[in-house]
Amino acid sequence: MSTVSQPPSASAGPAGEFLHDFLLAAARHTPDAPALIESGRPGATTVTTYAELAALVDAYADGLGALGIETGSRVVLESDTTARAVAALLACSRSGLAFVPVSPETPHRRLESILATARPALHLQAADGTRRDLPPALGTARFGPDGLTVDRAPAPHRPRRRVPCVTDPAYIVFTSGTTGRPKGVVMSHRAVLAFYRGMLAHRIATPEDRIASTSPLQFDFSLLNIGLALGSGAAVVPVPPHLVRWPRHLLRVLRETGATQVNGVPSIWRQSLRYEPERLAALDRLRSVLFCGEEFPLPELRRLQELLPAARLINCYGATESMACSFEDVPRPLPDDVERLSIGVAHPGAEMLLVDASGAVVDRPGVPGEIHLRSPALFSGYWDDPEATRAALVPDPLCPQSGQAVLRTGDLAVRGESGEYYFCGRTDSQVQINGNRVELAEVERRLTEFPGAVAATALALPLPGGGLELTAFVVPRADRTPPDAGALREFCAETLPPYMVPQQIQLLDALPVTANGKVDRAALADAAARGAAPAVPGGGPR
Ligand code: 8PZ
Repeated sequence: MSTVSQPPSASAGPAGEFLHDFLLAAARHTPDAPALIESGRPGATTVTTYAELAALVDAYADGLGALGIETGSRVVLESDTTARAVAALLACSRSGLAFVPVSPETPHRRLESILATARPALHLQAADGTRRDLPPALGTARFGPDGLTVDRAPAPHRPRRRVPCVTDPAYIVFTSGTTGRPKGVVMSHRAVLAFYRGMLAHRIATPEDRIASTSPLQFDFSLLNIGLALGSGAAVVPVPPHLVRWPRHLLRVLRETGATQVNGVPSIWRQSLRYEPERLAALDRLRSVLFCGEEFPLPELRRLQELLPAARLINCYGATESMACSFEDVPRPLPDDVERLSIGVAHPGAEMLLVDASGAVVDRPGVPGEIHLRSPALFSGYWDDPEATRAALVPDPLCPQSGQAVLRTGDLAVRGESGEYYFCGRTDSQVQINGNRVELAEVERRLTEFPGAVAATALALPLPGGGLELTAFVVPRADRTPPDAGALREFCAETLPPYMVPQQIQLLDALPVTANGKVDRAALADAAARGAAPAVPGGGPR
């Protein structure tokens, strides 16, 4: 007698090795503990327990399952971080689908470019989210309190892959790319879990913690926070992005939710340090602050330490291509003579190496090299971009014979006497604006698409009050009426997220060049700092 074998269910696979079962483990042990604590309006705090989160995941996974989408397909998840969005991403994982987190603020043209690149089966958003005009071939659904509502079922397909694998993509994060197209960083379940395990070994959180997450869902910092909190049996406190910018609102949310840890890029603290130091110092439940994405300006860090003397401050270093890499406590108090913060060493199970311009591994303290990361938490590649993938995932410089790839980060560092590392800049023109990754080449490319522009250079220039500002220098066509800065900014905002739109735009007759004919970025920066026009061949500012 023969039996007809059933296709394995989408949840088949080694238990505990997929994102959803790792993060929902606490639901079995402490079902009544808070998993998410949300505070939108003053005085209105909503708690979602682990059991409630697990029930929502079940409901959403049932809804996704009914759509019959092929294992490994992509789902664009357009949302802020909310309890339902966390349930939706876990339901994608449970259903063998990779989620692509996208912020609701994403300009429509940028979303279209992500859709054209990722070719998802489904666009999923909150029931109360703003509707978009989406391509007719794309399935659309919304998640609400009771489950999914399908507006347009995805196109039928012939399933080829049925068994989820831990090497399958868990998510794809789109970041700024040099070619003018957003670059999709593909992370597998295995890589994310390797990272989470390395991070949890640092004992950054306990089940009692309430971890405020201030980054948009599309920035993988929010995925770190979700992993840190749920992986520790603690609670995530998502701070709505429009409240992060206003110090009183931010501090109110932190106070009302009883946040014990606040995680975000350094710039989230700037306004509170300046305008609300008393309210900030009154956050007596706060035990730790984790920051990442860029260097924390030392005067601001010292002030934060003064106002929160009992809090542990943690410098987290890393890139989306490995989620993050190291966690280093800031010395308390920070000695006066410290000029640079240590980024420590890689998390357990991973290692940083420094490689010089000739490709040799540097191991003497104080000698700069490019950080290469050896880790089980590396991304799989850039979505549909083998060339960029080859440039970032390179043979292990210490053992190229092994076939093992390491991540070439583009970050420069030096090693200290005890083996710890100090970040000291980039090898390319990637910058961080308020912790957001920006490829200057992508901004320049957009500016030169403006019908009246012939050349453009973008720079990140220091602001007097701390932080960096995006400034662009544009050469308009000589035979047309020059555009004004407002029109250029609007043009950029059509396709670029707000943090990539230059705040300052100067029109020049020509860009200054160095002796070898390259744009003289230093001369532009110097002239901007002096408020003067750069010396250019045959002209100056318009
Ligand atoms: C830094 C630092 C630092 C990054 N000091 N420069 C994910 C999850 C949790 C935390 C952080 C992450 C990161 N993926 C955040 C991030 O910024 N990713 S990124 O790909 O957008 O930018 C990475 C780059 O930012 C690095 O290559 C560094 O250049 C810079 N960076 N952390 C100084 N602590």
